[in-house]
Amino acid sequence: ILDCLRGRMIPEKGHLMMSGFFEYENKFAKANRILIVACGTSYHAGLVAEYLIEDLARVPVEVEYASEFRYRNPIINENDIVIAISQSGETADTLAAIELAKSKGATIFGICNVVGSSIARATDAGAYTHAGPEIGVASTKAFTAQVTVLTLIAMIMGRRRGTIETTKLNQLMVELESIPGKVEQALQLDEQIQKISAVFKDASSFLYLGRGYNFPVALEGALKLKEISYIHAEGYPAAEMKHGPIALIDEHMPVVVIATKDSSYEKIVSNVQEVRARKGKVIAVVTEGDNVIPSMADYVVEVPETNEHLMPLLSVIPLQLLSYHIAVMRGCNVDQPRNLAKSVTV
Ligand code: F1P
Repeated sequence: ILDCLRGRMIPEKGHLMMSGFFEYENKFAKANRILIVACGTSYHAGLVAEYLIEDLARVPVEVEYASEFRYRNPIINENDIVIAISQSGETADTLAAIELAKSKGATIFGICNVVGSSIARATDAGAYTHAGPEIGVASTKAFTAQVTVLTLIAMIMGRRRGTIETTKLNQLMVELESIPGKVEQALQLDEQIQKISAVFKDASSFLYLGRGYNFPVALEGALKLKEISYIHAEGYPAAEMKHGPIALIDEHMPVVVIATKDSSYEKIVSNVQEVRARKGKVIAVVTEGDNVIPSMADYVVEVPETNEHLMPLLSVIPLQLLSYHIAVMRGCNVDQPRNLAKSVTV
């Protein structure tokens, strides 16, 4: 990840390069505000970053769909840092948002997969995620790589700004190093998720609920299902359910609740009860060893325990697997979903 943050990868191959994070570390440490622009899955990675940066570095963050940003008159200051996230590095809306922010004098930091891509060239500095080559159109490992880079940025900012205690930072660092092993463990859920997928493959709609760090994961789970299975799905903050979506819940509605052990755990227990009371079918993603939510859910998937700041890296995996298996069972082409392009350049 540190290599990614250095930005300058594969120079001997003559690729166009971005400066790395470390040349801009001071600027990040002194930033008054960070704006994040992105589309689709990259936007969800940006939402995770909002939680991370505000929590660890105490800098205000705004996350916006690049596809909307360009159509309003956003307030952008010279001292703002704009982080543009894009797997392909070619998304037209993200590129347009960058040009707009540049014209107002903001510093642009890119997080892209593709070395020398249009977005990489348009930014002042950035990180290459190298999570490729991506064969499928729908982003999966790009999300994990983007979130990992953003986690490290938030940690470095927190250290520089003195907003995170050294012990906590060291614990997070150690935990981050254990994530690849835990990802391997989460991938072992494949067979179990295949069985759950067989039960719900014909559902016409899904609801995904999450709180805190798992809220952007709920959005991402719903997006993956829509993209590759063509099943209608909506992601919501769990507490928002009672402000509308609760009306949809009946015995035909699968509700995926991402309910890992974190500071909002107690609250999400009551959300699960609310779904159950309306006969919704609960598929719960929980932390290994939890025995409260499993006693209430219809289907339970356990992910390894980790710090809540890092949980999206694990909790997203069962949701990606669920979309994948449902899509395959429905005969959908998971690599080339209809109507979707790898790079949305118009
Ligand atoms: C954004 C995105 C992807 C999505 C699909 C269409 O792309 O919305 O998240 O899965 O590929 O484009 P990018 O800017 O991250 O390349």
